[in-house]
Amino acid sequence: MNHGRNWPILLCKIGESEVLYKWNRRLWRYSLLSVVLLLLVTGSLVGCGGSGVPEEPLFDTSDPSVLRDLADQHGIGIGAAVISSLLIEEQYADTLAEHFNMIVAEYEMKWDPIQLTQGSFDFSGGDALVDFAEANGMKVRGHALVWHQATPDWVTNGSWTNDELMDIIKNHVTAVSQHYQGKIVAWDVANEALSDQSPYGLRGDSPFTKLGQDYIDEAFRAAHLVDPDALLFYNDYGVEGMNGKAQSMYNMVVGMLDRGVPIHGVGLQMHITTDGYPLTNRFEENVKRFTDLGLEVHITEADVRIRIPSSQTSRNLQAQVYHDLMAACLRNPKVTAFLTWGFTDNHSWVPDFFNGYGDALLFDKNYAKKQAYYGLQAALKGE
Ligand code: 9MR
Repeated sequence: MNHGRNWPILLCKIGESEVLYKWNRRLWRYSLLSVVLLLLVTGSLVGCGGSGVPEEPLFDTSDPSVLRDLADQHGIGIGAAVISSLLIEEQYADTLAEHFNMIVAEYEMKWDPIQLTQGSFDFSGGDALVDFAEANGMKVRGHALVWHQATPDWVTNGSWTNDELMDIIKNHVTAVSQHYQGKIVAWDVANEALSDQSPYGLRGDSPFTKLGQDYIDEAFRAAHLVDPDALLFYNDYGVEGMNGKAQSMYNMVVGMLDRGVPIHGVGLQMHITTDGYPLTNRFEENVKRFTDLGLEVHITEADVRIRIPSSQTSRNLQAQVYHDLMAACLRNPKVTAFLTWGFTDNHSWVPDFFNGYGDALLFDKNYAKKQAYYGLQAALKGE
């Protein structure tokens, strides 16, 4: 190749590419700048509800009234699920005692921790919780006597006859109700017994289902026999609005009442997102058909999960959902308790279970009150 003959052209190309290089650098700078600006603008739009102006917290944060005082005025329970081993942490314990008049064990009153080995009972975790409640003038919900989860292998995998399994259930229910007799306002006697699939009968993955509806009836009877003052609840998820599973729960409960089974209430768990369910799915109508049966309704495990990292917009929407739920509950005098499943985002099952979601509770990780808290406060003040 004769480079000499192409020299002018080559120079020209070098000159050209120098110009281009400079231009490219400018273009790069401009594009980088635009990308940064775009990110900033979209970021703030996401946080500002699209208006471009940073979104303000929705609910007033200036009123120091605590939820438990406001709930007391309505004569309802306001509660949270508690992990009793955390009660030694001052901030955890103080926040609970200050803001709630009711607690429920997130784990320690389930079958696993109480009777891990057949016939050997350990009530220490639940007792710590009951002591804490007594010391702080709080009521205790019991959760849960019979559930297909958190149940020991010896129950689940033993080759029991139906009669043996029924006796095992009755013995456990009797022992636990007896131990806590007079200390529990309401027990979740049977938890999540129903399937999520149409026709929403007893769930296929429970070791108790082979006993049919009888095991639920018998568990309620056994609990009532030893602790007649405790209100006995059936508790489930996905039954908050009008849907097939809620209908199945309704039919089951009507049957129990017809047979004279001592059931006094239903627990609607309320693990939800901000998409509007169950408020858009006739929540109040569903609640009313249960209270029309003479039953109480408790919101037993509320948490409203949002995508993390959350924004002011999503936290406002979450607060609105909490507000609207509480307002709807207060319109029905037979809704007598509202409990969240935990209270600080520091300790919540949500991020472990729902990928990408979190920040579902009333206090942030540093125990500061969130908009969600003020949403409930506003509803309890009738605002
Ligand atoms: O939040 C609870 C989690 O910490 C436990 O590991 C789990 C098993 O015991 O139970 C979780 O609580 C569940 C409750 O008992 C019933 N409804 C659904 C709750 C979330 O899974």
